[in-house]
Amino acid sequence: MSAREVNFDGLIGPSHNYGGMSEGNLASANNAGDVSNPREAAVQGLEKMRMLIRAGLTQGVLPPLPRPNFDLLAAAGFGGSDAEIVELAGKKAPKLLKAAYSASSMWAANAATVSPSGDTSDSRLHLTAANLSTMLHRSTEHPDMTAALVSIFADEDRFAVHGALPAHPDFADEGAANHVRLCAEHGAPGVELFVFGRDAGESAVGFPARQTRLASESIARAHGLRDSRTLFVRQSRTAIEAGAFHNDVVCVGTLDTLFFHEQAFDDSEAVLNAIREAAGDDFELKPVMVPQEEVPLEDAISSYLFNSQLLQWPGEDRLVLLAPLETQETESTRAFCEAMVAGNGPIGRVQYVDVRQSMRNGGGPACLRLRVVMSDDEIASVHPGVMLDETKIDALQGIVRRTYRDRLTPADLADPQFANECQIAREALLEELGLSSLV
Ligand code: SUG
Repeated sequence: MSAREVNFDGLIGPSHNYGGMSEGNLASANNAGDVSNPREAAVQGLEKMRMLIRAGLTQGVLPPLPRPNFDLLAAAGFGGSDAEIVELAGKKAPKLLKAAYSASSMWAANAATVSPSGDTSDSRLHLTAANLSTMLHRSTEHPDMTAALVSIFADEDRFAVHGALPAHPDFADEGAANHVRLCAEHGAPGVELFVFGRDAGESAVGFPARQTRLASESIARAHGLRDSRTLFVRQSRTAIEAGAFHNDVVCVGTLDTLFFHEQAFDDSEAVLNAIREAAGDDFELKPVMVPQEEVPLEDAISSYLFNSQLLQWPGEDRLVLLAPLETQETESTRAFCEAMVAGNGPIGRVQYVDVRQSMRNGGGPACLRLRVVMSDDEIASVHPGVMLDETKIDALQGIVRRTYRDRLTPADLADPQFANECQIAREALLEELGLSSLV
């Protein structure tokens, strides 16, 4: 079967702000309370999508979720008109209001875990919405995200959308950010590598491990993956403690290439051997390990070297790493990238992209997209409104420029007028995407 990778990016919502809400995510903590620029954030995200469309890649988009999340505020006992709820929550529970406004669904890598139809027992493409249960502000994403995924991947003959796992710490799941698929070519059966940070029931120490082995195993079972091609490996505690709150902060893989930091896993050699065994004769793994000596873990995390998109770029023989500008600005990572592309390994070019607004909340290029490997027939079955070309990007940017603020402070969240603006902006975006049924 021939298939290609489609990137569905999260469209950054009008309430993008620096809430400092993610313990263990150093960028989120360091920029807490800063003034954000939602308009610039959304334009940056859309420009990244435009870059990939111009390169000849297939690009989709996921809409922002309803914000503020009135269901969350109502669950906390706030009632009355929308304006009254926002005003009162701003006075009585400002932290909760911040959570209700979070634009964190922009990080689409956390929206779901995806298994392409070539890997599943019923030959359908499976998606499981992530419960994101570790962080309050993210734990409320899945009902609306599931609804969006059901609308977009509606064809039940081809797609199976699973609701999130139970919202208990034993089932903590953060979606594709802890999942890597390796294969000979996208349409061939893959080896699915699930990376967990702790076992169910394991007591918490230090920064939270947001993915459990039980969650990963449950998803693999529900997707009907073959045991011999499915691996569960543990993320190193060292990486989590250094700020790698998801595996995709220290590792990215595509096709036959795994690009990872020496300290991403406890035992890298064992991980590579397990992949080789699962791959059998189908492909020869090309590991690119970045040594601690050349790029200290601290630099890898602050520069987000690994939170890059690793892409088969039309017209290029070797893979392209689409990395954040911060990787170019950090000496060790820039030097590593220069030496890497000068060598004869599988990654032949590094392209830098400006997603600074998202980066300041700990979200690089890879966080912003959900990868979905699809056949042409599957692509043709997706809700067409979310498939992008440059004309649609222009239209979305027009709405963003017209309806988004270019300056948002934490205090602005308590302004009922802002809640109104967010709703107007989202409705206009949904209309453009042909998804007004989600309003
Ligand atoms: O879950 N940041 C997100 C960043 C997610 C990045 N995704 C991947 N690595 N795939 C998180 O920590 C910060 C929000 C705030 O503090 O306002 C936040 O949620």
